Formats: sequence, C-alpha cells, structure tokens
Amino acid sequence: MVASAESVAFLHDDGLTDEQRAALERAGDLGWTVKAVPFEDVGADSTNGTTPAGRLTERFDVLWWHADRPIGTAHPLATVAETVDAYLEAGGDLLLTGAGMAAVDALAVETVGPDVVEHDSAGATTGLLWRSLYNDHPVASRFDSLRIPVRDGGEPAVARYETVLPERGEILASTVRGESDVPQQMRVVSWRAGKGTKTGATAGERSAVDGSTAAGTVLGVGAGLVFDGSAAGTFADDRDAVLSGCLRALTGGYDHPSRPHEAVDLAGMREALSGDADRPSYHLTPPANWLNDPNGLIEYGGRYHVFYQYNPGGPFHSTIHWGHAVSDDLVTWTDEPVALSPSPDGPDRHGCWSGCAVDDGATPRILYTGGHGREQLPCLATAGGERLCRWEKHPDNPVIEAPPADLDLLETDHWAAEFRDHAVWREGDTWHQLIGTGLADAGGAVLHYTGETLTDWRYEGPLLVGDWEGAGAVWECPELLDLGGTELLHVSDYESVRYFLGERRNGRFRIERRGTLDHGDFYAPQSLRDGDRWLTWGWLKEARDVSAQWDAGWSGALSLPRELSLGPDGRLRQRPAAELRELREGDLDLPDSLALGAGERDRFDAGSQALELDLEVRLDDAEAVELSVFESPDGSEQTPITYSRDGTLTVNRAAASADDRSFGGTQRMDVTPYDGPLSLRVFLDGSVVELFANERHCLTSRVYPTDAASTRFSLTARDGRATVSSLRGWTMGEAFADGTENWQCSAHR
Ligand code: DQQ
Repeated sequence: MVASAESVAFLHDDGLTDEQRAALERAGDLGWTVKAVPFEDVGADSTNGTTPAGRLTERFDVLWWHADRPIGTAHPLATVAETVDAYLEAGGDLLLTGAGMAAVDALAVETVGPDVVEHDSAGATTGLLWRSLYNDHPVASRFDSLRIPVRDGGEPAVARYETVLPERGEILASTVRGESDVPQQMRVVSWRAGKGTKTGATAGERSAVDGSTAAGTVLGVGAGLVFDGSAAGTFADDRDAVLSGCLRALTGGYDHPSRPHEAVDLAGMREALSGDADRPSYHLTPPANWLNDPNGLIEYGGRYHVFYQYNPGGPFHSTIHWGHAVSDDLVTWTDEPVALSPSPDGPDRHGCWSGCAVDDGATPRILYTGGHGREQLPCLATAGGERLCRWEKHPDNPVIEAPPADLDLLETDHWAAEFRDHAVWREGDTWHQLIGTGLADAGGAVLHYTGETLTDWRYEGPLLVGDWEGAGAVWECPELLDLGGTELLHVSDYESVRYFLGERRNGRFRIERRGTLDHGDFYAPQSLRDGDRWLTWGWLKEARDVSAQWDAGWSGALSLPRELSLGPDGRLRQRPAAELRELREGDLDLPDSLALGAGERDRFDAGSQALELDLEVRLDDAEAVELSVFESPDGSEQTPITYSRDGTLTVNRAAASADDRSFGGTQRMDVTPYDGPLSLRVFLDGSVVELFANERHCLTSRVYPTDAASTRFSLTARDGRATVSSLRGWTMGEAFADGTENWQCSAHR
C-alpha cells in the first residue's frame, strides 16, 4: 500500500460503458473510495515536478481496469504501460477484471498472457474454484466453500489460462460451472510485479517515485464479474464479496504467493498440507498440486534424482512441467524447484511430457515428449549444472521431426498421432530409443529407433505390436530392462502395466512370459539402473474424483522403489528396495505368531496410519484369511485384504471410507503358483495400501479412511483354522522430514 487513504483509480477510455459505470458505482456502494481516471490522465506529462507514476502513487492504492469486451494488443492499458509499470515498481497495485487480465503481457509483469480471451458462454451458473492451498486469501477466507458462484447469466468478456501457465504469476482459482469443477480453466492469477521485471524505470526513477524499490501486486480476475443488469442473479452478494476481497488483498498486505521456480516455498506448501491424514508420509509426493509419471530417474554425483510429471497450476492434469526430488539414501527426500518448464515458443509449449535421463559420457541428458497443439515429438535437453536443477533445451528440438511416415498411427481428439514417452539406452556405440504409440489398425505398439548421437535417430521398426484382443489401443511409457539374459518390456495401456519377458530377435520382441506389474492403482512406471539392480517406481493414481483431489490440494504419489529381478524359476521377482527398512521407526508390540480360529478376530491398534506389516500366513483348513487394515475403533471403516484358497488376494474398498464415499471397487490378483505359506509385506501410508506377495506379485490400492482413529488392524480366518506363522510391524518415518535444509537448487537459478 502506498497511499495514505485506501483509494482506487478506476481506469477507463474516453467514456465509461454501462458495465463500467455499474462496476464503479458498486465499488463505491461497498465503501471503497473510487475515482474514475481516464487513460489520457495516466500518461500525462509531469506538470509539478513528479512523474505520472509518482502522481498515481501519491493518490491511489490500487489501479483497477474492468475490461468488459475482449481486448486486442492495442488496448488502452498498453498505451500507458510504462507509467503503470513504474507505478507497480513503486509498490502500487493493479486489479484487472473481466478481459483485463489479458493486459498482463503488455505490461512488464508477464511473458505468457492468457490463451483464451472471449465472451464467456451463457448457461450454467459460473464461479471461481479457489485453490485450497490459498484458502487464507481474503477472497476465499470469506466463504466457507472453495466454490464461489459469481453469476447466473450474461456472456461477459473474460480472460483465462487454459493450455499454458503464466510464467511469473501464480494461479489462485479456476472455474466452477453449475455442479462441475473445471480446473483447466484458470481465471484468477496473482503476480508480484516489479523487482526488475522490465519497465524502462531505473532504480533512480523508482526512488524518484517513492524512495523505495518495493514492488506491487497485480491481481487478474478473468472471471466475468458482471455489475450491470441482472447477470449476477442471486449471486450479487458473492460477486461483491469477491470484488471487496480482491481490493482488500491488494490494499491489506496479503502476502501474495510467487511461482515455485521463482521464490520457492516448497516447505511452506508441504506444511500447508501436513494436516491431511490421506497424504502419504513416506511415499514420494509432490510438495502440493499434481504429480503423475516418474521421469528422468538418474543416479548422478552420488545422489538419486527423481523427476516427475507435475502441474504447478493445481491438483489436476494439465500444463505439465517436471517436478524434482533428490535423495542420498532412497528413503528421505528433499523437494527441489521445478526442473523443466514448457517454453512458450518451443515445441513443448503445451507440456513437457514423460521422458528418461541418460548419462552421456558423464553428462546427464533427458529425452522427453514436447506437446504443441496436436503434435507430440521428442525433445532433448542437457543438464545445466551438477545438481540437475535446470536443463538446457537443444536448439534444434524436436530431435525427431515426425512419426514414421509408413505407419498409420492412431489419431485422437487430442493428438494428430499418439507418439510419446521415451526409453533410451546405449549398446556399444549405438543409442537405442523406444517410443510408445498406437497403430490405427492394430493396437498399442512400441517403436524402436537407433542413433549414433542423441539428435540423429533412425527408425528401425515396431519392437512389439499389441495385435491381440485386449492389448489396448495405445501403449504409453514403454521400457526395456535387461534382467540378465532375459529382457523385460513393459507398457502402460491406460488400464494397467503389462510386462513381457523374452528377448529381442531380428528387431522384434519375442514374448516368453507375460504378466501385470501391479494389479491396482499403479501406472506408467520407470526404472533406474543402480549398480547391478533395477529400481522401479510407478505413479499411484488417485482413486477419488476430480473435486476431491481439488479440495485436497494435491494429487498423486509414487510407489516405493521396487527391485525387479528374475527368479531361478525364470519368473519376475518384485521386492521393496532393501533401504526401505531404514524407514522403520517403532517396533509394534505384536505376538510372534497367531493361531486363527474360525469366527475369531485378533485386533491390534498401531496408533498410526504409516505402517509396515510383515506376515506369513498358512491357510491350514480355512477357506480364507482376512487382514483388515485402516480399521476404525467400531469397525465401521475398514479395508479387508483377503487371501483365499483359490489363490487370489483381494482388496475390498467398499467400507474403506465410512462417510459413504466409496472410491473404487474390489481389486484382485492371482498369487499362485505357490504351494507354501503366503508371505505378505503390507505398506500402509495415509491413502496407500501397497502389497508385495511372495516377493512376486504387487497390488497397490488407494483408499481414503475418514477417521483419524482408523489406525487398527485385525486378522481372522474364514471357514476353518489358519496360522499366522510370523507377524511383525513398524511405524514408519517420513520421506520429507528435512524441509529444504538439504536444498541443492537455489530459488533464483
Ligand atoms: N502421462 C504423460 C504421458 C504419458 C502419460 C503425460 C502416462 O507422456 O503417456 O503426463 O501416464
């Protein structure tokens, strides 16, 4: 705040439109001191020794431009950009409503303007979908819901971000339409302006304005606040509360957030979500917002780097960047700022999608999918330093210009050709690359390329085509792992992760065995070669709806690292990485073994929702043994894991949440062939149940207990007697306990 009285300059062209006049008057009625200021006065020459910006600073706390028609590049704010920039540099604040948010790229505050500027569609009630991360904002804190309707009619001019994110601003709210959340339509953005962002204003000029180098805030509300006529409908009070909340946020010293790759407060984001019992504590999660596939896994300079598909704009899949976490021990992790962002003018403008890292003669490089419009093509980038905090994109990206011309690749609503995700490795002097796709007349496929360098690729042919019933139309995230004589190829077919054991012969993969890597909510895994072992992480998708994810403020976790190998029987082994034992904290007080009688239940309270349980179970003459986890004291909330005589293991989620929200059905896997007892390692972590059966079969389930006291578990046998021949359990430590103490990447890189 720079003026003594809280006052607002309502900027306008020669005359006020009816809508602008109504907005101006309404703000006055709400108690704000608002003065209409024509643009020609803003840019006027100095008459009394002060600059135009100086005069604005002296008189007004906030400049407000309410643009009630879609604006072009020659809009009136652009004509006074220098003055407005200098005003912002001096600590003044700016509110842009209606289509006005589109003015930010004409000012110094932003390089990527809103990509949609239009008249909003008529129809359903429309409003703001506020991010839970910022529910202390003066707009949101007034409402007891994150969903704030502001109009019931009209087709006002609006501006919003939809396929790109502002480079410098932080999204505060998206859109709610009728009963539906539309997170992809991002309508409220906050910028910290100034701080040398541009402007012709030198430090000398700034101090001529108010003697400081403070910077103001810009709030863009491209939301269709309508003041003239009846469009606000029954939501006029809410609309007014939004306007006043915005003006209060600007005048009242609210601490506006910055984008993650600028002044990073990753620890603060994690802290803000720390009260959420559904949030895993020892699995890898994003600091907040959205995570999907693990990417670019690499051990470099003695540290493990995990990158992941990340949307800084909120907990939904869109505008994908690469998030970054680092570990020395695979157990404790440190959040690092965003490592890879779309380039507004690059082939990855609409997203940096999945890819891998390679060590190219001690230089880490990544190959990832750049999305641009309806095209997706491979892009190369090289580490810009030892800490892998940022990546220099190759100037000739994309490194493959187009998918193979002789293939009829599947075209979908989104993509001209499904063609993405990269696994790259070297054999001798030759690089090999796999890319996932779908063939229009066959099904999912893995395409094979080779090259002497990472920029020149030769198409060799399809390594494998899913031309059988049920193979899936598209295969994503293919990967080929050498398990010593036998190779493992896995693909993600939208539903699950299929793996094939076999070998390459004459450019084709010959399948000897096949299976499913994990029978639950596990997708798009990627692996890291660590010495002589393979470690694999997968994305643990949420099993709850878009709105529940929005409310939580975060979405997605990675599985525990799994060691993949081949057993002496030629079958796949999957075990949790040995290092995870270091996460064990408290030893649970449990009997070494248990005899389970039919109809009897042995109950235990672990006092925590972050646990590991290890047990070995013999069915004796029982039909099944049930281990019920995340159980509430009265048993109304519980997730039963059942091992049955027919050789199946199921996770039943019908009663996982006591409040009638039941997300997902029963998940099942076959745990045969095995003729001895079942050995089960169970990792429970907030909303994750990750199961390893007989070190071979995995099932990861997402469940959402509502009761903080659902920390109990119980065991029972059905239709006979069974034996738990060993039973141990531990409470587990935290993966991100250190905050940013071990930070490698500074906020300003
Ligand atoms: N997720 C990425 C794609 C990949 C998919 C986009 C798999 O590259 O095909 O975020 O989850």
